[in-house]
Amino acid sequence: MSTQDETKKKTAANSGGLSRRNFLGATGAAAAVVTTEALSGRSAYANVPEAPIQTSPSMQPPLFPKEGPEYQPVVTLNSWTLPWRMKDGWKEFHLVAEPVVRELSPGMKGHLWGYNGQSPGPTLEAVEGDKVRIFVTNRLPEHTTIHWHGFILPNGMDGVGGLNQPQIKPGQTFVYEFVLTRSGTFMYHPHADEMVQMAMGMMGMFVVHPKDPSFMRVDRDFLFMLNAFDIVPGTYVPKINTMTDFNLWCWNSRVFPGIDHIVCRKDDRVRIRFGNLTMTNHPIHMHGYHFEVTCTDGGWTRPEARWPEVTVDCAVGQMRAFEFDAVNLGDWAIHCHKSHHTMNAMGHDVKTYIGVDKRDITRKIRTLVDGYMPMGTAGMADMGEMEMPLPDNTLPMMTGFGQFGPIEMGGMFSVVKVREGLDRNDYKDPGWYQHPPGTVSYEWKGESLAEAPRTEQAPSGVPTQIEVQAVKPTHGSGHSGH
Ligand SMILES: [Cu+2]
Repeated sequence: MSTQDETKKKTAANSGGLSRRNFLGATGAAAAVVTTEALSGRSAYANVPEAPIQTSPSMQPPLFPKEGPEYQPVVTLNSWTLPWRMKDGWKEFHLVAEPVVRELSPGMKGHLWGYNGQSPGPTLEAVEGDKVRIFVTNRLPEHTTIHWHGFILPNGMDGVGGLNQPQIKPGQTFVYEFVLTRSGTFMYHPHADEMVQMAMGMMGMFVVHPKDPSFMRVDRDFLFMLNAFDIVPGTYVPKINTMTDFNLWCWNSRVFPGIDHIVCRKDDRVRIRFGNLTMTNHPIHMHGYHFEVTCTDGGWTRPEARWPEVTVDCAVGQMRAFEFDAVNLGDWAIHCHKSHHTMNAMGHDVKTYIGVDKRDITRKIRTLVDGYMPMGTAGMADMGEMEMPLPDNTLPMMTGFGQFGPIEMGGMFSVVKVREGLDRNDYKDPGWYQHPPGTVSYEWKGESLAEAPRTEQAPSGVPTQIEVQAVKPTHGSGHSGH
């Protein structure tokens, strides 16, 4: 029992402290807005721009442009925008493909491949009409390329290894040069040993802002990548051959409760953008609002082509952006509506025990394992509360705590927090929503209610007495709890 208590305490501390820790970075840095000059000025006259790295998995403050057309920069959940420099009329970026260690959520790290210190790579931001020059250095043990997903560009810049260019060998640096003909939401990823390199986490987002700063203007512009890993509990490196049965469903290589909250100032116009480089579709559902999809793979949707929605499906290889006016205060869930995608690794091999009488087998197992507890006979909510002991480097399948108790989620889940009185570009966690009196669902404690009579019956047709023998294993039994 003591290990369970300890684990519960540890996890509670993690989820309690998590949001504060996540947003400390954003808070501190938001006060002093980062400029491109401050970050990349050091090598302003070198032939190749420096390739900054990011060591923190927390959301970094928006990177405001120092020159060129003005725009409202995006913030990328648990990620950052890559600084650039201007040289002879070209906007120059430097990406380094390399092995990285990425924290997927406090308590678990993945040994992945990514760019400039993180997976996914940094967000690239530029403006319609910009000439971009992107240096790509390969520090992986095998060759790679970058495909610029969704862009209209010269065929030789499209990045399909063998088809459009020779692959970039380890140690080489290649240059991509093209003009950004359209604004919108785009992605980048390798087109070389693609299955392996994407399963290892190599991908990133690329936002092109409209040349006219007033076109499709919003006050807050959030961004994340839908991606997935198959990391066996207790290990660190993703399985590279998994096709559909992934066990970590991520936004920007993070899972709940490690995903940054989406903090909005009341009455702000808010955009949420995402792209999907998993192997399945994700119906992204947001509570509390009707929104409209304003941007797809090919650019902005015309107003007459939009309709009010609460869920938008994002297929593999697609990008979507929706917008809403943040008029409804509260803590609103936002998540993928495939319920397996809001669970973490331990959830995927759990057997169904609903309706099974485990009293007899529990008695027998307790003669061997002190304090053994049967789970799952009335559903699995007890797992969200108990926080079972786990192998090293593994996350509970359903976890996280809110102001009313366990949230029982994992994977692709976060919270849209709409508050009054925030400053412009203040993204720090405002804490849980303080509900006005009389606006929270409550237990009925008045006179008992008239109910239709119900017959007592066995919850299922299966026989409740099954003969089981408990046998003591000859050596250590691995992890307990199932
Ligand atoms: Cu999903």
